[in-house]
Amino acid sequence: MTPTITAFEASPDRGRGLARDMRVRWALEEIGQPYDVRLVTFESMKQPAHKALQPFGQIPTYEAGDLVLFESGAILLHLGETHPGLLPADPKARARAIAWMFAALNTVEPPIFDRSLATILERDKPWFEERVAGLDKLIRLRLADLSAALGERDWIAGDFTAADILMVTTLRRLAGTGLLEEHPNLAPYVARAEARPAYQRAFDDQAAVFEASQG
Ligand code: GTB
Repeated sequence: MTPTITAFEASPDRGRGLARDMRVRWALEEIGQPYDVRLVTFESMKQPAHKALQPFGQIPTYEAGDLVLFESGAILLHLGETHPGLLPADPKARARAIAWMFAALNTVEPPIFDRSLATILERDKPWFEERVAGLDKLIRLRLADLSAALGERDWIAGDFTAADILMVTTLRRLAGTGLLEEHPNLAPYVARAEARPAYQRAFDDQAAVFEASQG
């Protein structure tokens, strides 16, 4: 059965792969699972039909038969638990990789996402510079600890796992800030992940959607 995911019909990131359907596309490409995409507009995302799938009226969603999932992390966890290639088979190694999935979503992503939101929505506020400086301080703290944890390794939890998909899609939001480059191993970590054929297929597919939306 071919699963269906949802994505923006015209992503506000203009095809840069920053919306969270990118994580799900990338994971599906890693496991070699073909999928369909249903494109949604900002208006249709808030209608009851979409909210029945995603209670907060957001993308992405994942539908496979009678299973409907929302939350990109939960979708990746499900794919990792049901297909080889995204989580280690060994139970303890798997638990450690899942801990890193949560770390990406709960510890690293929040200040990075808040920084992106602030730069989009609060740039004209008198307290904008102070807000970004505060967020940068917290982001630097997180990146320093992440850099130390990654060390010389290629991937955050042993072999490549869903934790790398979540961590790298989070770190990519810092492109252009210079924050990643403050650590010698973080920009190469992102570049290594972006070089994966599965990443590139996912990126190209979401970029093509944005191109098509521009007529
Ligand atoms: N926790 C949920 C998950 O991980 O699935 C969060 C899902 C989410 O935030 N979805 C966003 C959404 O649907 C799109 S990805 N927003 C519409 C809404 O809430 O009304 C977030 C996003 C949006 C825009 C950019 N961008 O322009 O760069 C990047 C990321």
